[in-house]
Amino acid sequence: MLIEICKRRYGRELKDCSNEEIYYALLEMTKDLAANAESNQGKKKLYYISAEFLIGKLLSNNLINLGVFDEVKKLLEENGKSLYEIEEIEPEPSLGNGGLGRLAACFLDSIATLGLNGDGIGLNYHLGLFKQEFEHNAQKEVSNPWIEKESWLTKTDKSYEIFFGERRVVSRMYDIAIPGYHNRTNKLHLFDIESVDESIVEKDSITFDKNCIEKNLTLFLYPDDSDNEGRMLRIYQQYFMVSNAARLILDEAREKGSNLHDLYDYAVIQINDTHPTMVIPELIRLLNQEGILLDEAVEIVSKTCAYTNHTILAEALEKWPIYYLDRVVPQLLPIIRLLDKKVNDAYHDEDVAIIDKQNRVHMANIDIHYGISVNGVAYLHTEILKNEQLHKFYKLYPNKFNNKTNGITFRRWLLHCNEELSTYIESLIGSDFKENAEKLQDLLKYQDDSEVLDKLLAIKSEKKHQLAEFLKKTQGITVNENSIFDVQVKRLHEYKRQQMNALYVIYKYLDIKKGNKPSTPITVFFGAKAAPAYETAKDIIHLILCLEELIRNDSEVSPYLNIVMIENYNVSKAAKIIPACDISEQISLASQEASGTGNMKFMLNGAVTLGTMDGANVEIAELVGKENIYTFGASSEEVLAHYKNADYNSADYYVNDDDIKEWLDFMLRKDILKIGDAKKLLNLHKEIAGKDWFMTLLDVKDYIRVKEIALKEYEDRKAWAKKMLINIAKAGFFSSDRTIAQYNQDIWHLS
Ligand code: 26Q
Repeated sequence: MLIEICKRRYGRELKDCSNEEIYYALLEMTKDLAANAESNQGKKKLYYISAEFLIGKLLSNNLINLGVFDEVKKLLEENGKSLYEIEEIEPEPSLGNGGLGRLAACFLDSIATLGLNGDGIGLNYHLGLFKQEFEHNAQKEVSNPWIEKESWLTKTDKSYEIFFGERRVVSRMYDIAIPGYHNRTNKLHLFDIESVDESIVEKDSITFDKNCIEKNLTLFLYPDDSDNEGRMLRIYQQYFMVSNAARLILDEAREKGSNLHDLYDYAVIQINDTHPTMVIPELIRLLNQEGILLDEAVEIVSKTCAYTNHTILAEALEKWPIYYLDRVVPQLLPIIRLLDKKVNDAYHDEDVAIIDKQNRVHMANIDIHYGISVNGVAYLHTEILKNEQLHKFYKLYPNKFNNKTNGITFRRWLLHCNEELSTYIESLIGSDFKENAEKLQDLLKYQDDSEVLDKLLAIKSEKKHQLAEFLKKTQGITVNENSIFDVQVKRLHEYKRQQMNALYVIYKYLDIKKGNKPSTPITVFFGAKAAPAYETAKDIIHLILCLEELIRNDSEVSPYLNIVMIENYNVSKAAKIIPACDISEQISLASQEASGTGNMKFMLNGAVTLGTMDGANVEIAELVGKENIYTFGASSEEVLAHYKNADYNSADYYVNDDDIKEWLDFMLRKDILKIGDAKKLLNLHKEIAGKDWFMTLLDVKDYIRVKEIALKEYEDRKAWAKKMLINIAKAGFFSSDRTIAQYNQDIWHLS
């Protein structure tokens, strides 16, 4: 097929085509194959609405899922071409910030793989999330256009008029096919406006006129996972997304014979965090327009929607001032007030009200009162929601609360990103694990098999070599392939505590200077984007980059310790970094990381976790046992008690502990100030020594102690390889196929 497409498109043989030509031919071929596998049977359908779908590059993944990867790879090889080189040409769509967006992408893969009738609905951001560049040891944001003339997007004939009060835009739906692994193909529907105008973005920046929604509505993904800035545009985007979604859902239900009174028999909507919450009042409004009385419309919608919470960070829980909503979507205000009144009449409790005393609308509260399900994303997180954060709601609706521990798609995070490991596993235990991840446990019988353990180490070395080559080519960085690869890649946030890892580097630098040289060198990798308005996060990136430069130029230390900060960390880079990792850093302040999903990807690829008892780390620890994970730090109970009693004071640690003082003051040493920006470093110093909301100094010493143990234990290669094997073998639980099966069984009930 590929040969014919090349002939037709370029009039040439495959071997005479350029990589770029072959990429577009493969794109066409894969889209055709997926279109043929399409299906939309089943009365009831799931709509997974999300402001983010961090799908990453699609070519290889789609080839794997469509069952033609090996064939295509071989054909290309026979013609002197490399699929790996060809896939480099594909631009990466950056339609997500981090975990929540990537989770949505893994879920789409699993929904299709399990043969479930379910589509994603989101927005077609033309420039996605910003691209990160480093300049003068600081993050610079530039725009990241990813849509080319030919892409995975297929324009459809669906289009709606969307009103914001008197203002009107016309939407257009684009589809991306989502082929399941050897199964049906579902769709990701991305809505766009016809009048979007990329030319309003200033060159080499992400600055644009925020007011002109007719031009800017679908330009950017809002680049923030912590606080609510640029709020008005975000509300426009959210309403645009859910109004289109609501119309599509009603259209499809009607087409299948629904009279709308029975909508819940035709549709179930998963609301991915509160970003799509306005779908609830919007559906009520539309049903009412169709002649259904308001009270009944509320009942119908309340049986259709389910909500997933991804955070306990108070500042990330959306609360929109009524005044904003009134300006952007006045048509929803009467509905929201009605929803608020019903809650007040029933419960007379301000804490569970929808509109608070300051006239802010609590989006999560709408989801909880007017939905069938509330779920957290890891055991610990759900317990904290039930017992602390949403306790009052839990008392009202105990049966709505449930846990769905996150998962990852093994097609991308093992089969594709680590073909060497996947092939080797297959040679040991057969191919069943590809359909049933729990089968990985069959590996356990090899835990003392020397040959197997050696081979695991050899594969790890090969992946480290590949990463080193890649970094040499793309960032001009030389990495010691024989060093321990210690990796922390994730969005930059104080609660994730990249600053604590940086303090470790400072400690180690000073220790090496004292003459304590590690027997195996260490490379500490970071990869992280900071929200452009999040100053402390940007200051932490600055510190890391300054340390990287300082150490690189210090010939006494650099043979033993190095930092590599990876520029523009994204899904494709993750796929190269994760298989090469020895130590997976999951060091959030206990209680703050809802789940984490990187932790699962690392484990699956044979890294050993160094982490706090937070999020899904708790479940990893339980699965692998304490021999095969390094845990440290205060427990979530202790941390929550500190917050409650307001008794954590970082200055106490800074003033009373000479080591901690030395590490923190290192940031202000002359040799660092010569490299860095004094204002940024001073701000960071002040932030940690004087405030430290996420308790870095509470845990830093225990962190260093346990990290040193891990580094020492790495020296016993056989014992380490056994830990790797056990981590891989126990990762099956974290397949998103398991997670999705649970969503379906407990919430969606699709046949
Ligand atoms: C809110 C208001 C205004 C602007 C932006 C936002 C916003 C945007 C993105 C709030 C939150 C996010 C993203 C959150 C996120 O990625 N959470 C992560 O979700 C993962 C999947 O469940 C978990 O594994 C992570 O622990 C959690 O941090």
